[in-house]
Order: sequence, then structure tokens, then C-alpha cells
Amino acid sequence: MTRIPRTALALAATLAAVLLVWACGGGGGSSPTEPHVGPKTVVVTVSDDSYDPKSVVINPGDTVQWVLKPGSVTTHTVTDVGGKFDSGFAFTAAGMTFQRRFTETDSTFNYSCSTHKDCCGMKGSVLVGEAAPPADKGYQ
Ligand SMILES: [Cu+2]
Repeated sequence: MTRIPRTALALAATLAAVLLVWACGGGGGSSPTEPHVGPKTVVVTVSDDSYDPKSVVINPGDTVQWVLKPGSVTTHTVTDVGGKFDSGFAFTAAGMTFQRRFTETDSTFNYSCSTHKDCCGMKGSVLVGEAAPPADKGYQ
């Protein structure tokens, strides 16, 4: 019968213990403190004559949904100054919505109501991404 040296046994026991700790604890994967958050929808209320909130900050892939507040006129629009989107007269009744998904990273969209931009300063902005430039004056 061969005898296994005592040091070899100790080494094997240590190795087993290390492997057990590694398998149970340090296996990697997602951190519980940083749960994955999927794309979200941010709601902006359209009323006479403002957007609330006036400016929103979102992540690329998020959607902004504008909703007409009850009691408001139906001639409001959501019109991008740069021409990327325009609701037209989509708000034909209270609760009617217009929405757009923003995939443009680090971009800022200044928008206004084509009916009430000049009379009432009805302006707003959407900032996409952490490095989005600030909105123009009056749109912030
Ligand atoms: Cu308007």
C-alpha cells in the first residue's frame, strides 16, 4: 500500500476549498446592484400652451409619448425644429397621443407647437443620451 504524503493531502484539501469558494461566490455574471433596464416610454402632457415636462432626458431607444390634456384646444402640434418629426394635428381629442422612439445617441431635439410657437412660446426639447448638447434657449 502506497502512502500519500501528508503535504499532498493538505494541498488537495486547500485546492478543493478554493474551488468550492470560486464556484459559489465569484462566478461572475450580472451584479444585483445594476439590474438591466429596458427601453422606457416617457409621457409629456400637451396643454394650453405648454409641454409638461418642457424638457426630457432619455436614453437611446426610449420613446416619448405626448398626450393631449383634457380641456385643451386640438390645434397643438409637436414639430421638430430640425424637421425629423411632426405630429401634425394628431391631437384631435383629449387623450390623443403622438409618439416617437429616439435612437439617435447624444442628440438634442428642439421642438415646438406650430400653432402656438410665436404667440405663446410653446416649446420643448428631447435630450437623448448623457452627452446630448443642451437645448436651445427657450426650449429648455
Ligand atoms: Cu399649441
